[in-house]
Amino acid sequence: MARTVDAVIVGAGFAGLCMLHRLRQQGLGVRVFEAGSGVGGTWFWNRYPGARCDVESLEYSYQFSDELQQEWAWTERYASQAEILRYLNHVADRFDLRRDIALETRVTSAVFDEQANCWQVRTDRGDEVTARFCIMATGCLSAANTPQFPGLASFRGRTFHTGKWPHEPVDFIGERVGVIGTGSSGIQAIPLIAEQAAQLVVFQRTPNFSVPAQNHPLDPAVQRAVKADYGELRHRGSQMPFGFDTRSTERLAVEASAEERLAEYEERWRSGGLPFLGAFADMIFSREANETAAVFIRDKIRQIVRNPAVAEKLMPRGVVGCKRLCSDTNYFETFNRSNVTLVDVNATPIEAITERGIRTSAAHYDLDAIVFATGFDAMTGALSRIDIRGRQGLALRDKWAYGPRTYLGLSTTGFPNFFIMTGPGSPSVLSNMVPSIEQHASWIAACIAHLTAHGARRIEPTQQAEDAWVAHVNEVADTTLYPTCNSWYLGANIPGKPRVFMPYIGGFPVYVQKCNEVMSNGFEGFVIDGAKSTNDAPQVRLTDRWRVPLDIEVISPAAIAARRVPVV
Ligand code: N01
Repeated sequence: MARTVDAVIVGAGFAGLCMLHRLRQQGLGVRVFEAGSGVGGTWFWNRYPGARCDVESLEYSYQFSDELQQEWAWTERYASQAEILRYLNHVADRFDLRRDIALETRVTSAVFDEQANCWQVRTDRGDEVTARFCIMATGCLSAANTPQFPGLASFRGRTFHTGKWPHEPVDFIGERVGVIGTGSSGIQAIPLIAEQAAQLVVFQRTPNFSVPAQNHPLDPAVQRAVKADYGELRHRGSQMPFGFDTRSTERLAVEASAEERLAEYEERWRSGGLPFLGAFADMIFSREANETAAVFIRDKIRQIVRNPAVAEKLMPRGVVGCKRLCSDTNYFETFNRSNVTLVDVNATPIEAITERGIRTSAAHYDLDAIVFATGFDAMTGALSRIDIRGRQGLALRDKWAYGPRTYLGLSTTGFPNFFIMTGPGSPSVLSNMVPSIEQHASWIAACIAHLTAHGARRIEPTQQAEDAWVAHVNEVADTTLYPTCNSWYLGANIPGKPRVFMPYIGGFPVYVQKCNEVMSNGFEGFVIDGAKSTNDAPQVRLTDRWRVPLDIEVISPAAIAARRVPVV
């Protein structure tokens, strides 16, 4: 294996594969390190029953190759984990990516050498690779979080985490199973585990809002119609705040009549999935508006769940969408089954895990298996588990001790030639991840091409540009209801993690426009060092796909207050 390459990429999920392909097209030598024994990232690890995407498969897929998007046939509206993993393996083969990927190899450190202007990357297999560029494609939700319940190690049964599910089939038939956690993963897994297990006990801390996915086999005629003009669907998605077609409107819930609101919510409940959030433009800005959606979902739960006491426990109290809205198949219906028990661990907290099960303040539940659907150390967890050191030995985890700081979510001051794909400060988890990943891959590849063309040695953002971007990310978040609940977007699920709103909520189109402007203005906000020729404005690939008529200024609180921007 080459000891010196142009770029190291950490991770071989959607981001790493796409980045590798882009850089190879530019003739760069690249090494990808991946901890898993296969490619796929999130879709390699999250194999729990019911794991499925909540963005439609026709939109949750790459668009860098028209041949690929034409030849791949999706079978369901929302693809299962298995199907997405097959797709990613197909991509790896089709573009001959595997020869540059080292599997079962975890990067342990990446240290910038200021003399040589390159990164020294080390792995747990003893690799030592030198690279001009270090690109983190480590994923936003890849560092699994298992809370340290007292007595955890004493449990004699089997334990699982949804984010590290075994590769061999897991059979719960005839078993007593406990599931801790009712976020997206728990809500998908619970209905299927309930069908197998003799007894299922669900330990719920915070009831969640969930809407039916209304998943179904994809009609081949619908797929053909999309493929006949795929660009149109991609374009429509790129204009939407979340980067996929949520059918977002500019209408305000507070201005609609009760009948109009009910009709809109009913229609979106019937058609299913996350477009529920696009019903009204003020849903995440105004408590009054949001409460209309909350009341609608609570009424649905009351109608579905037959036992009123159980329905009451399942009733979410917070803001719809503030924790990520869940999209389910038969979740609330599952609580009508006689083999399912719901335990409210707010009322009766988990005191310990014992040899035989879980003890709460009110009872002991005997269990054969425990499933932790307890989420992730999101957005920063995978990065902080690697010893990353920039100029003057600065450790990334120290720099980010009070919360992540980036310029555009792509780069961070003090860490030259270092890029983060869908990092904190970019739309990332508040967008359709695949177009966001592709946009970052294109931007990073264009940036590297520019540096190479000008013989430049390094690039990093100025402190001023980073500070301004961090302030903007916070300013935009603070105009919404998002920072008002204890979500993983804020790091609130990890004890001791600083409470900072991490993703950029200004919307995908605005963000893309900003990135393009930065590039068009000669990498405004970055310092480019050692360029042999003048730092001409680079040739930016501004395709129609990414070009939007919005300007970054329109996202200001004043503009939002004036309701000119339907940001969700
Ligand atoms: O994790 P979560 P997730 N004691 O953090 C509970 C994406 N995703 O894996 O809310 C008791 O959302 C915790 O309770 P609380 C998606 O972006 C997408 O489900 O903190 N309970 C919560 O109920 C998603 O948002 C898809 O009070 C504890 C749960 O565990 C993200 O991944 C599918 C606890 C964790 O929920 C993460 O989802 C799956 C404790 N000590 C995931 N600690 C789709 O595309 C935590 N909990 C559909």
